[in-house]
Amino acid sequence: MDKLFADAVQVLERNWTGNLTIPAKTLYPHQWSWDSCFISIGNSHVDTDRAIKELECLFAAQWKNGMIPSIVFDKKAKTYFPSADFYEIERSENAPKDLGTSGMTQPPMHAIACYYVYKNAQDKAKAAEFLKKAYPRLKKFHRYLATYRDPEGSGTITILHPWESGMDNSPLWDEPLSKIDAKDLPEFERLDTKAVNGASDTIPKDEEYNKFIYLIELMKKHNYDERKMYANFPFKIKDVLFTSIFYVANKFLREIANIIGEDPKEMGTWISKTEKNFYKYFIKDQKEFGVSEENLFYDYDLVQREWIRKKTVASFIPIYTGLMTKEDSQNLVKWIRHSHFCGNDGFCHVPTIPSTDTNEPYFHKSNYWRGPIWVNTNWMIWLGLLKYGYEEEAEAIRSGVFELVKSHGFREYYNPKTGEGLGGKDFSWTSSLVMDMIKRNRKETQMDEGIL
Ligand code: 2M8
Repeated sequence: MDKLFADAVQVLERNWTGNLTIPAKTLYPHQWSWDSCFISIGNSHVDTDRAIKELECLFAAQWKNGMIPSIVFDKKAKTYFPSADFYEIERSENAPKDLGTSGMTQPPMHAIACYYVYKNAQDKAKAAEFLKKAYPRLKKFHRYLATYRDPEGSGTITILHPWESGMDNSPLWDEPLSKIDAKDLPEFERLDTKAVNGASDTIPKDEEYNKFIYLIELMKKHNYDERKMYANFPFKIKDVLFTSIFYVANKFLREIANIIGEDPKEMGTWISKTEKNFYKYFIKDQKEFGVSEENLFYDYDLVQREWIRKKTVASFIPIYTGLMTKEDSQNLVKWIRHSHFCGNDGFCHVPTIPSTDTNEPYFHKSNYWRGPIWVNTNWMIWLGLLKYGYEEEAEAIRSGVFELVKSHGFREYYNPKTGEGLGGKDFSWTSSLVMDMIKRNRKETQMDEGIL
């Protein structure tokens, strides 16, 4: 374990620019929002200053309306498309004037990361100072999500682009994207194809990619005005993973407010709303929850007015929220342990959860979010299992992740059938979350994740 930990620290060291940690060389040469949160959680075990610097760098790019953008660009880096110029964020009066960012957001892991930076810090006074500075930023971001991304006031969050989910080309988006006609696209050149040295079966297809770009073009036409976009955007989805993280993050933000002596009331309101509506929005038939795989948590498409019942890892992320009853958690764990998801007697390399049910026609063993195993989603499920006391199941996933990185390196994602490492090499969040899985004290984790 010591060697694994030291190797992971080295990866973060190599990807550190002096201000932030890039996800991986060449493929992702900028700062990504939720990546930096996962990275700070890892760094909180070894270097508080670095973790703080990373998050402050991200917060400096926050938009006036509170949105924390998915990408903060390094204008010198040229190996990633779409570039800062492509986004034309100056169309929005909310965008920062002197920084290049994307015009969309990503799952709000930030309050969770800030809490752990404090919790794992030796110098608590310094960490508390950081929390005081971070708190208004975090609250503004959560308020942005609770208003612009939830005009329904439901406590569930709407995404306007597949990239906002963090799971770019998940089969979840196939139906909604199939209804969109990507016309009048500007000329552009994909650079991810070059970065993966032509391994085109590991990244999204051109057809998907064109739709990603088309939706950015549409955001630009709306000058990134959420109210206008909300009225007629063709991609508008209440997302399970995003909302689950929002709920957990609100609990951590409430705890941060308590630590620094601020009023936690607003977070309480957001938490109650999610508790009230989570099942209503994400389960078709609540009485039958978990009886079959057809009745788990599924995203809701606000345009088609239908649940998206594709079997993916997203359906399991609610275990991370703790808002389920013990009985419902049992029903969910039954599917988490199912062989289709690499559980008992599965035909997978190790018992970790792949991004898609391995028995579905849309499963692909090596293509990005269409099948491979990702460490961040496994980390959330690991914590969720611990929260509900499924220690054996949690440990199986933790050991599975260790086995993957030991045998195949700190890769971006892994083939569930063979364990082969895929995508970026020396991937930062894989390394930082492995560090966290090594360092965390199980009992304390159950307290932090369970009581908050
Ligand atoms: C992937 O997303 C970016 C777009 O934001 C891309 O495909 O270029 C996703 O895996 C996302 O979750 C991640 O944050 C990002 C950087 O690691 O890469």
